[in-house]
Amino acid sequence: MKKTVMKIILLETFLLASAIEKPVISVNTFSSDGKILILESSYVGTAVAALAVSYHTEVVCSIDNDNFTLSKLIAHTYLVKTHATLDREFVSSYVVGVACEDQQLRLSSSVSLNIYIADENDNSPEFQQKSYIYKVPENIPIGTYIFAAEANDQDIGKNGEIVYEIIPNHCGFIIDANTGEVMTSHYHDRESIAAVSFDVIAKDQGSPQRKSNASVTVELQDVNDNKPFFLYPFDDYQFLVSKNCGIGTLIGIVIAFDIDEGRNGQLTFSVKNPDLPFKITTSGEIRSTGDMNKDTRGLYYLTIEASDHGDYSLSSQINVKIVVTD
Ligand SMILES: [Ca+2]
Ligand SMILES: [Ca+2]
Ligand SMILES: [Ca+2]
Ligand SMILES: [Ca+2]
Repeated sequence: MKKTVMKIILLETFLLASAIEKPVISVNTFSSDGKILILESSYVGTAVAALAVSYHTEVVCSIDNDNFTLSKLIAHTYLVKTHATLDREFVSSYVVGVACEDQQLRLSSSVSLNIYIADENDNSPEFQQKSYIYKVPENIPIGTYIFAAEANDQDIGKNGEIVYEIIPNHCGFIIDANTGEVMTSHYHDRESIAAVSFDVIAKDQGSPQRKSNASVTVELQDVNDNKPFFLYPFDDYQFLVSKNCGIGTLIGIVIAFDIDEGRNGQLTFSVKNPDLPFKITTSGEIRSTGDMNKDTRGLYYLTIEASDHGDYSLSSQINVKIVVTD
């Protein structure tokens, strides 16, 4: 029983001696919540914390991270300062050890500092592509989804929160400010404008605000939405032909156009009166196929049709009056 009491007394004496002799490091974090927080843009040499070291004799302190340094303020009081440019997007927090050794007693203590890097708005939103090209049929319904513009911002919080815009405003397309989805806001007629160009803008919500843009071209693919039209005289053609003309004589020419593209604008002519002695060529030439001299009518009414080559062919017709003269 006596032995145990002795042991306890010795142990208490030893612990007391150690507590007294070891340096004691007190940390001042400059903040009410005890957290060490420093802006990533802070200049090299910015103080992040102060350390007060209790001592008996001389103490020497060291720090174990090259991005920070210890600077002696007054005897046994140190400032922990930055020793490099910090980048939150590269390293967002550090655990830094500081050790202090009493030079006479060779007893040391250490503390671990958690240093957090606060974000600054030092990155602009970046689009995955600088330009986008899409092809869509003309006249697609308003609200049709075209694509989603996507930008990324390496910052966090408001500094990395992206809002999308489209410029110019009235280009016939709109963008969802939050998702970057681009949709049509008008009908687009290829025959008026074959391609529409605009910019999409990504803005972060930091201060000052940073933004970037990407260019977009939407090419309109043709749809067969125009029927052929006959040129002058717009209503009815009238041609004169001598009754002595031979078979194959050129009676007259009709001209038609179609403003669609490719096959949708290519035309074929036809005579809708197969019983009459006339034909029409691909170039719109009406020629006789019979002997006018044998015919006693003196007057013919033809219906000429122009049809395009679209999958769903569109056509127009015109009346042609042919007067047979002596
Ligand atoms: Ca940003
Ligand atoms: Ca940042
Ligand atoms: Ca068209
Ligand atoms: Ca057409």
